[in-house]
Amino acid sequence: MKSKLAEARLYGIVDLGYVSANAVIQATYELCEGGVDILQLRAKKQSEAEILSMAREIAPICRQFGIPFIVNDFPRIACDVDADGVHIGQDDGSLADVRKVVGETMIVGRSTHSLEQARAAWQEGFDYLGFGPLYPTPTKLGRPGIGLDAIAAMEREIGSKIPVFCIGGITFETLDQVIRAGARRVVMVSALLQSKDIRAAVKSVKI
Ligand code: 3NM
Repeated sequence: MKSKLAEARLYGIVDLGYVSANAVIQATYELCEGGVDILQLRAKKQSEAEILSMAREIAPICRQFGIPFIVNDFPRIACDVDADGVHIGQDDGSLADVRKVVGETMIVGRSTHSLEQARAAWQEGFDYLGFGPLYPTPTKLGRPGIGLDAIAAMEREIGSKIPVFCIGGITFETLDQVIRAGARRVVMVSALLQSKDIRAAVKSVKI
């Protein structure tokens, strides 16, 4: 799955802020069928038990499609469902602490919000990074957009070494300018999940 990660361009997230619990499986199928290269489960308000149960259902679907499955925030759940990876934020401790739970082979990703943070996360040894939010976004309230200016330097310095996915406010309107600014990989959340036809929306992303 690390080779799939290396090739991944479009990162999709099943985010419970946009998908109700009873639509999680449908959304997972649609993202996978549309052709996301990697898929994350992100549930900020649900209990650990609920997230575990959703992750258990998503894992075999991603496996069937050959798409790496990443669990947001919960290394233990990632292990329990045999996910391919776990994603953590800036305030979620060190890579070494996560590795104590998930071992050496699981993919571990980190959110970063500046070139300095991206550099630090690469030095620490994370397998991939998120970089953003490029624009302010309702999916992650309370964070200013970092803009597009740092993308080119980030890609040169860090994106050339490990996969870095630009994130935050990337829509069908903004995608072109994000790519023109130098981004090689993106995460799109609300733009895909709020589409009438998620599968078709994913298919239409050209990156
Ligand atoms: N993390 P949308 S921005 C989950 O910058 C997340 O770390 C971000 O959603 C970060 O595509 C973000 O709907 C939200 O803007 C991305």
